Amino acid sequence: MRSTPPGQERAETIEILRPDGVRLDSGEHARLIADVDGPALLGLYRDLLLLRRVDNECMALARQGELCLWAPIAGQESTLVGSLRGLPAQDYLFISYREATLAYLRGATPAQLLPMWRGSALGGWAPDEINTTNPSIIVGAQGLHATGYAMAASLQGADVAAVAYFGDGATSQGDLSEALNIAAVHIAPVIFICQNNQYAISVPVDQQSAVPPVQRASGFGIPAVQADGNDVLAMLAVSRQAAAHVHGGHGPFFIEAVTYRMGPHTTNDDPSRYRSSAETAHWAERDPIDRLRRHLQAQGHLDDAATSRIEDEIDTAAAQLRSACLSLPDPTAASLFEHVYAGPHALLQEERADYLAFQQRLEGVRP
Ligand SMILES: Cc1ncc(C[n+]2csc(CCOP(=O)(O)OP(=O)(O)O)c2C)c(N)n1
Repeated sequence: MRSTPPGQERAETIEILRPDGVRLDSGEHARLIADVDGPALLGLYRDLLLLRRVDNECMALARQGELCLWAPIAGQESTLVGSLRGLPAQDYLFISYREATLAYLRGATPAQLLPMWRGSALGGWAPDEINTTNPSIIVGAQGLHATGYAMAASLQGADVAAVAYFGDGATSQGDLSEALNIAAVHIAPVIFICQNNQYAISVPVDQQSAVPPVQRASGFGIPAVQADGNDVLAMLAVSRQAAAHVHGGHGPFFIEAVTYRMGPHTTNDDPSRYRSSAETAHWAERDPIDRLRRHLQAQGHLDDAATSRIEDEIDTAAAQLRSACLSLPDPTAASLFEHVYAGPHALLQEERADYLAFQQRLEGVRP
């Protein structure tokens, strides 16, 4: 086993809500969220519970054979909620499979969230309707998409930032290094959010990079902060900081959110093969939702009425998700050839005709 990578100990991790639920109120980042009062905290808590419930329902649907695959977000909810709520609605999110539920928080319906995972369609929602792309499965590619979008937006004089979400493993991809470099050189309005959930499938982060991801940014000339990704308030604060920087015309900003994937990489993975139960227990004590609940309870913001209102809401959301999933129509064989090119493509048309003829021949011989 490797020792702590050089520099690991030097990274300052921004924390506002301690694991015991105490909220720190001094320092630059705490001041950035001084306006976040009881009702606002309750809103964040509702978002966290909603994400976990939606995620659990998708896991169950996958285990029951109703989805082909799901990439869970359990344990990382506060990274998503804190960052999303710290960004202006016009900012355009470039997400990976891990952040699919961000689209849900931005208004994608269950029927739009699930087709790709059920194998019913190639995508889901219309990106421009919620300023959120469909998920990139190609690890790290969304960094380049975000940078290109940001440069174009900047040339058009639009007040919009592109936000690239990616994992610690993606920092090993050339695409991401290119994106960081081009964004820095062209002072492009991009916020890079690295969800360091400790693993790229089975590869731990200390075998991925000799320094924490946050330290990679300075080599490209990009200001960066490391935040406790399980602290929704820290994530809210650093996202507001990033948004102010980027919208102020100062170029890209990089956030490393230190968090933990509590579940498997996807429903096709068995994490017990590469990590210990002691490790998962250690992180379970740092559950982002428990942390905020402790704070809300200690401050008297969470009474029975609020709890049951949120529970009702998330129960309804889970039921709607399940029923929308089961109602998705099966795709036709011909739809396999759609959306590959913007317009007709001769070779593809030929392959489509061949494939449909083959299907028809099968119809004759199938029992
Ligand atoms: C370019 C590319 N290489 C490899 C893969 C296979 N792959 C899928 S997910 C994954 C791990 C990514 O880890 P990380 O970036 O840390 O994100 P996480 O899944 O932890 O959110 C890999 C290697 C891929 N999808 N794309």
